[in-house]
Amino acid sequence: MLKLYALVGVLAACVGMAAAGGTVVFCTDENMQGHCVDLDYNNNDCINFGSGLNDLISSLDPEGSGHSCTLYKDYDCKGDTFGFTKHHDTLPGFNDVASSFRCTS
Ligand SMILES: [Ca+2]
Repeated sequence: MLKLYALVGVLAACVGMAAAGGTVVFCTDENMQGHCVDLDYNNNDCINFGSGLNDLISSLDPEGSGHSCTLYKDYDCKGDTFGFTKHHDTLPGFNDVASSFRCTS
């Protein structure tokens, strides 16, 4: 029985690695105000913002640490970029323009 538990543990660890990712909170106003949405990501997947966030994001907050992320000006992770790894109350030079993002953690 102990072996079975060990096997389940290994499988769970593998699944966890394959689906590794995290969560980033995006808000439409500075200082995490306005309309805020928690978006879950899988590592290296490009995520397009919906109409409630597209070209509106002014602040963001990755949950926890270890995130390495990029905002993109256009859909499908194209166009100008803004890199972030932590909380930003403002997005200098990138306010109200982001349309997609991609992260690893
Ligand atoms: Ca905004």
